Amino acid sequence: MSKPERTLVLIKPDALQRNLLGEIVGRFERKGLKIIGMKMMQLGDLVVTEHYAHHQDKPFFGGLKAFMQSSPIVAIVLEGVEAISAVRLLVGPTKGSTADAGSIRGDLSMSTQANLVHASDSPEAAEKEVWRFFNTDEIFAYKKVDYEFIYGSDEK
Ligand code: 3AN
Repeated sequence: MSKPERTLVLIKPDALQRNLLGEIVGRFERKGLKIIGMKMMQLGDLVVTEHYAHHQDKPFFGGLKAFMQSSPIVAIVLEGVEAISAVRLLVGPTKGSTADAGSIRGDLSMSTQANLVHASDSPEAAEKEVWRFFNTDEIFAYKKVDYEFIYGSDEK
């Protein structure tokens, strides 16, 4: 028995510009992850600076901030058993050109900056990041009919 985790995904401006929103969301859905929050947002300077604070001394920080604000993004909260690591596996490593084939970045991107998706990398980050982008009334608890077939009886 494992407690389901929540994780934050941002579908970045390049994904929307390249008409890849449906393809990317479809991969998360087909995996068996449950969408419990989803919204389109134009990010402001403050939230981007906070979200990428760990990169603030890097030479690419200014470019990264401008890129993330260049057009709207779609923020998603996904839920599932071991969802944080499952989503990171689906997304793949940072650099698109060398990311594993089969992953979202490996199949659909070439860039390090324009790599389509952000996904929380730990339970601590996920907890902070979900509440950075969502209010409690934007997260939905509901029964999903495929649940019984996505996990074994001792896994949920
Ligand atoms: P990941 O998104 O794979 O967890 P992080 O947290 O190291 O990677 O980087 C956050 C974001 O910063 C990346 N998704 C990418 O958009 C951008 N980034 C990271 N490294 C570089 C780089 N060397 N040049 C440009 N942008 C970068």
